Parts: sequence; structure tokens; C-alpha cells
Amino acid sequence: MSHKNMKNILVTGAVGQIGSELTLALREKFGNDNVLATGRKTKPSDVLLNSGPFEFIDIANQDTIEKVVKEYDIDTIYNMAAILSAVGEKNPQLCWNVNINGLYNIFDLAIKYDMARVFVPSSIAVFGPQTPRINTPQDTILKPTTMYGVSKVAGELLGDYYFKKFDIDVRGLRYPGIISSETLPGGGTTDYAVEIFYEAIKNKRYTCFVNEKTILPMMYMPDCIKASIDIMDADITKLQHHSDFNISAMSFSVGELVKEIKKHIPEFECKYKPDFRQDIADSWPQSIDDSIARNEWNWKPRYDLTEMTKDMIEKLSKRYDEGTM
Ligand code: AKB
Repeated sequence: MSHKNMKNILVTGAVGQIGSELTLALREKFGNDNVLATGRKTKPSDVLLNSGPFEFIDIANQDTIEKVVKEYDIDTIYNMAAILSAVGEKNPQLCWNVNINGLYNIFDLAIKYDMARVFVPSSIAVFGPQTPRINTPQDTILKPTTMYGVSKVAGELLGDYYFKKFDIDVRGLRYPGIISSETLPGGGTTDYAVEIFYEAIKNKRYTCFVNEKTILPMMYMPDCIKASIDIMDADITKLQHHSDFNISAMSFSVGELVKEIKKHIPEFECKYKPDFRQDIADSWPQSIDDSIARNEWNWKPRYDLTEMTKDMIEKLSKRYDEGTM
């Protein structure tokens, strides 16, 4: 496969938790005008709107994507639009439509316009109760019990299929829970690990929807952005995998997170009221073996629990004081 240059990038889901920060990082790397941010209906932030082009599209409607692909001469897509695990369980049809039909539309256009590269985010949600939960290997049992997980397994398989069959350079990462201080996540199971910081700073208390012992793999946003950019830069001749890289940074229980937050906010209190998301969390791994990503494209995270907590509290406290949180 030839290695084509990435020049004009389309980011779908650019108003979302990862998309919003990824778009800005891509604009810094590739130039503001070369990164088109798109969303479905949520109003974009001023910084997103003022730093480069923005359009509304619906990835489940191919015509709306094709229009901007033509207009902006797009050769690379970061398909960040997705319905996450918790919302997916409430509305499985919507989850299928956006995550599968939407992705299919993206691949279709990638072939039609002979694109350089496509990034497809996957998730630890591809794993299920039969998967080994500790140090989950790269190549293992993929039998998820959520519609989100089903859609992500299908997305990985489709990505690899398009790579082999149509020579499309598809690359993807299995994101763990992503913790960030700019945009709140929307409708995932790992959302508690972000909400807890906002509530600790605003109200000094939080009621968590999974129990104290719940352990899940997590990653701080700067590492997530770095991974998402580095994988697209990786030398294709070194990649044995394509759409499904395990990546990992830290794993902790909610109790351990609470203890870490209390080092900065001693009066913080956390209560527990598990709901349907507990079952989802219990079906996912506790820790991930990412040695394949480390070997194939030198993946290495920077933030652990201590560093991430310190930075989150600094950033959110500043935003709180400025009245922007
Ligand atoms: C979710 O909780 O649904 C997402 C994910 C782990 O993919 N954050």
C-alpha cells in the first residue's frame, strides 16, 4: 500500500469530548484551514468555531458528508462521531445507525474519493465477560454484551476488511475511559471518572453510579490525543494490526480515585448508587496489555493516576474561578 499524504482532514464528532480537543491539536499540526470540524447538532465552542472551518453534517446521512468532502477536498477522516455505551443501551437502534451505518458511509466515501487515511476509534467495550479481565491481551475473545461493544467489534472488523479488500489505510485504537477537563463526555460508562472531578470542585461531593471497587482502564486526554495522532503518523510497513490497537495508561478503582482527589480536596466525599452502568463496567477489562502498540508504533503514555489528578484539579479549579466550568 502506498503512503499518501494527509492534507485536508475531516473530523466528525468534533464537538464531542475527544473530537473537540483533537480538532484543535490537528489544526495546530496541519494548519487551521486544513482541518474541518463537523458536528450533528450541538453548538460548537467559540474556540472551535473561530480557529477553523465548521459544518453541520449527519454521518448516518451520506449526502451530508459527501457535500463537505467535495467542498473541502477531504483526503483524511477522523470519525469521532459515536453513540457511547450507556446511551447505546437506552437506544440500541440509534447506536447501530450512527456507529455502523455512519461508519459504513465513511468507508464508502473513503473508497470513492481515494482517501489517504481513515481513523476509527474503537474501545475497551469490544471485550466482554468471557475475555480475560486483567492485562487483557490484544488478540482475545471479543464477545461484548452491549450494543456499543457490538458496534465497535463490527467497526474493527470492517476497518480491517476495507484495508485488505479496498486498500484503504484504516487505523484505530481501543480507547479506555478518557478523562478530560475541557468537554464533558456524553453517555458513556466511564463518565464517572470525569464527573467526579467537576463535582469535587463545585460541590465537594459526588454520588457515583458504579461501586467503590469498580476498576477500569483510563487515560488522560493529552495521552489520548497523542495516541490518536501518532497512530496516523506510524510507518505502515511496521503495522501488523490496523483498526484495533489496545492502548493503556492507568487502571484504578473508584475508591483509589477518591483517595487521590482527597489529597487535594480533603473535605471531598463520595457516595455510591450503582445503576445499570455497573453491569456494563463489570463486563469490561480492569487492565489492558498494550505491548503490541508499544512495539508496532512506539506507544507510551505519560500520565498516571497521580499526575492526571493533579493536572485535572489545577485546570478545573482555574476554570471554576474564571466562571467557565
Ligand atoms: C464508554 O464508557 O462508553 C466510553 C468507552 C470506554 O468507550 N468511554
